Amino acid sequence: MAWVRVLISACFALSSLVLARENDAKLYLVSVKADTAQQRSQIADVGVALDGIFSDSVTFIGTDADINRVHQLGFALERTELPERMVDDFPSSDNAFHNYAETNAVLDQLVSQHPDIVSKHVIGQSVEGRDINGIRISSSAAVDALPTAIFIGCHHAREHLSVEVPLMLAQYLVAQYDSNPRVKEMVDTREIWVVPMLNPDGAEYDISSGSYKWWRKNRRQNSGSSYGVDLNRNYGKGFGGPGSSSSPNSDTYHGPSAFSEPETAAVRDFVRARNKTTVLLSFHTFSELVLWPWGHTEDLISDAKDRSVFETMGRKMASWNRYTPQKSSDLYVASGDTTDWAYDELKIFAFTFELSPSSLFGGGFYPGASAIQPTFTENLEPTLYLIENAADPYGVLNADVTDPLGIL
Ligand code: 0X9
Ligand code: ZN
Repeated sequence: MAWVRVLISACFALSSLVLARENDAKLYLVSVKADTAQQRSQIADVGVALDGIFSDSVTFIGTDADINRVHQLGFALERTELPERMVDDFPSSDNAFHNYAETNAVLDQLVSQHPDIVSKHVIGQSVEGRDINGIRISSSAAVDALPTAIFIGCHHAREHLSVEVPLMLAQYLVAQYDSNPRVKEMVDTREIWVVPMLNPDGAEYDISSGSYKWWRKNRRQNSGSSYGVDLNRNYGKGFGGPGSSSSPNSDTYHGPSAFSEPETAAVRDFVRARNKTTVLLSFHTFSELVLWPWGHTEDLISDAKDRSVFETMGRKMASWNRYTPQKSSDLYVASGDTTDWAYDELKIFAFTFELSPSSLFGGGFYPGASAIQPTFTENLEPTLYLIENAADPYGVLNADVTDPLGIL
């Protein structure tokens, strides 16, 4: 079938791939015939992490055991073995990506560049004991006193572009502060927090032992040779529900209990303490989507006004980055993600962006260094919009009266 051939050649064109994971189970690129959200949710529910969503199919990276579980549901599927290519740290062509040390160096550099508006904070430690660093950008000395926007990258290890975009946002704000009145106004009247690499253990593991490993989870040792909890299934709202797995080997393993992982517990405690937070954005890759709650259920948010804020903001941001705006569960139902928890517990308008590329054909999780700048550029206006509207997210409803079709 033509679509399978295209998929296979796209797979081999991917920049850097690996054959085996911890327990030496071979990894495959798997394509499954499925064309409805309900079918996608059914597939996600067996514990695979769907990464490519097409009109008539979905793809995931998985083992033979994953393939069998999907096959047992009666879906037609094709599998392609992933070719191996060794790398050392980021491959030289991907040098522009920041590993853990380089990310921290950028944060330190920002502090020394503009210590009056930037400060570095450790929000917690990873499973392997790395500091999880964040920076606060604000000219106000009073902490937690101004409307607050939070940006988080890299819940998922292999999604390296999700580190770069928030890092560049921080660099942009600091570099522009002295000369750009719009940025100065934001930094003077808001607290902006950026945590670019929430999952440093996973991100380092994905790149630093000789090959890209397609690693998604953190590096918790579950038992024996099984490692990792899916941090985007470990939050408290709907924990353990559909679209998350109780099997430690699964890529969507939710962990033994909500917030069992130090990385998600760090986010929970950090966000709770930033009690003026109204907006939050969790960066992921890939598929070019703007997503909002709920994700753990197909139900709509019951508060109609909040729902309108999510829809209005989501569509507005999508008009700039040209991504597809939708409720998370319209993609597939998945329980325990960041945004469901942040909205449920703290009523924060929390979004997930699935950054570029749009599909595996553009390089999937490893799109190459040339993706960094354009992906940042197209997401700059959406992120500035979130910061500006942090003072009164409900204000977007009034703004929309003059622009009912969201054209402006
Ligand atoms: O599955 C995820 O955690 C996110 N996609 S990714 O490919 N980056 O892993 C999407 C989360 C969206 N939330 C829900 N569908 N609940
Ligand atoms: Zn992700």
